[in-house]
Amino acid sequence: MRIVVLAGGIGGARFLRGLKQAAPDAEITVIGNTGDDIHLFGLKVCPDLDTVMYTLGGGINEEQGWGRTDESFAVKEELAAYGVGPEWFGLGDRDFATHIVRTQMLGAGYPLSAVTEALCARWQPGVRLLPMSDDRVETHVAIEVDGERRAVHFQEYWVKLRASVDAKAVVPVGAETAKPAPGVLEAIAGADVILFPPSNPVVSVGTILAVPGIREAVVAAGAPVVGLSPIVGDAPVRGMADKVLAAVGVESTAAAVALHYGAELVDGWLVDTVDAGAAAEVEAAGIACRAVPLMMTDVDATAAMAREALALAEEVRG
Ligand code: FO1
Repeated sequence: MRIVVLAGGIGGARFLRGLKQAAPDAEITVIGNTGDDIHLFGLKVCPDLDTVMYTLGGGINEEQGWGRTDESFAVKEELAAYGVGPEWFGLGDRDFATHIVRTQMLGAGYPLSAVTEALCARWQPGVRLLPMSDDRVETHVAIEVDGERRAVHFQEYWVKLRASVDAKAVVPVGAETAKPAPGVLEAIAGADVILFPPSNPVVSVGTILAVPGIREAVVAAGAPVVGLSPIVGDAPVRGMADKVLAAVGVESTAAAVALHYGAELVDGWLVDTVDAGAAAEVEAAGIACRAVPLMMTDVDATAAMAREALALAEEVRG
């Protein structure tokens, strides 16, 4: 079975770990969000690709959900001693090595997709990890401070400001001219099942779908598309998805996110059992909906979620 997953960072990576357990023989292609990418200290950092790679490769800091296990911060401290920031972004020494290798390869002319493949040769994530695009896309968030509107990089909004101010707009800068990375459209067209994990629907899955050709390929794919709600009990399971959902005029409810994707895009939608009451509204919109436990408390619980998603895909295949 060929499964394609459109994944963001922590939620996507943890879901993939469960999916691998649920479908050990499947050929899984992950299309990773690169809108969160940031250039720091002359290095290209790809948080979501790295989070998937480290999580599936056994190198992730489990408590944080991002960055490396057994990490130290000597380089960051030395940079700070020179007065060189930003101090608000936690790049560890081990993690730095990944960004150095990536930047060196990009400088030598390799596209991000080839660089990601090379990095995965070390981590052996057990999935084919593709960036959504080899072209630069950077998500910016419009905010208002003291009556003045300005745009900040997504990481500044997320990590420095902790989404403490309202997002007025979310713009994947560069997406409109970006091309899907090699293999992305082919993987979608050849998939037996396409899954949207409980990743952020705006800045993760939404950014991937903003690359011209990707949304169209998902809509045109013969495979059933099933999503898992990142909202449980009217609040994001993790992170601050409510802030960016509000920016696109979507309520933070399991049903509203399903309707935001729409029946054109998703055939099936899983909500948590606490949101069972939302199923009727989702079904009325033409999307098959089931209520199952959606908390990724451990790998077994996550694998059970993945099995439910695959079962719903089978059901809607018709
Ligand atoms: N998240 C934080 O909350 N604080 C950090 O300092 C931070 C650093 C960081 C470094 C590398 C990396 O791959 C991820 C990092 N993240 C950090 C996570 C990241 O900001 C976001 O969670 C994702 O971009 C959203 O998917």
